[in-house]
Amino acid sequence: MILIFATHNAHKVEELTQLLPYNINLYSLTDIECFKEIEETGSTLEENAKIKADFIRMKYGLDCFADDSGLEIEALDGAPGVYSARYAGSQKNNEDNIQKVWKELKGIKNPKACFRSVFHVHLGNREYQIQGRIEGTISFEKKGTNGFGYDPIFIPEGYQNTFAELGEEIKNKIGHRAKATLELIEILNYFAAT
Ligand code: ITT
Repeated sequence: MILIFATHNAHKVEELTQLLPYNINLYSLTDIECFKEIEETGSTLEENAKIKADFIRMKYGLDCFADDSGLEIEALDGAPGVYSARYAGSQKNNEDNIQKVWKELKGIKNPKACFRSVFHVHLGNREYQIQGRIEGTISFEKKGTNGFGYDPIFIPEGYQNTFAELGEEIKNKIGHRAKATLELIEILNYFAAT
């Protein structure tokens, strides 16, 4: 089956391509030549995931899903959260975002955080919303070169290394998007069987 992943983020596409079964033909927004920046005007991950998925469903009428994800830091009342991509400004710069996290967390030891991912899914005339999360802590040193975004400063619970050091094999097992994807696969199986 053909499924559109409503994202411009190549890292997310790479993760999902590795996680979904071979019978799902995953197409990104680039693949379908949709270069529009869909405005994320919601105030929650749930709202933004729906905005992105609804846009593609309305415009193309295809089965699709969107992911809105973010880093939620306990000591910052859940920030950067839904604003993770543009925490330090509309330039959406990873380095600036990380610097801002460190500035806001100054003096706090082993700050607790989680990554959360919300998928909004359109299949036929059905709609679903699912999520995945992974708990961890923030590192005050950037470590590792894999992944993207806040991966070099996020240490998942039960590990000593950042996601950027642990690499895709581990992230694809325990990560927030990997967990949401497991649920997506269940929904796809159910949809195919009914
Ligand atoms: P799309 O909206 O096109 O999917 P995006 O990168 O703008 O791509 P989001 O709106 O979901 O994605 O913003 C998520 C931001 O949260 C992202 O830019 C990263 O800074 C951060 N983030 C989300 N998942 C992450 C992950 O697995 N590893 C590191 N940072 C992540």
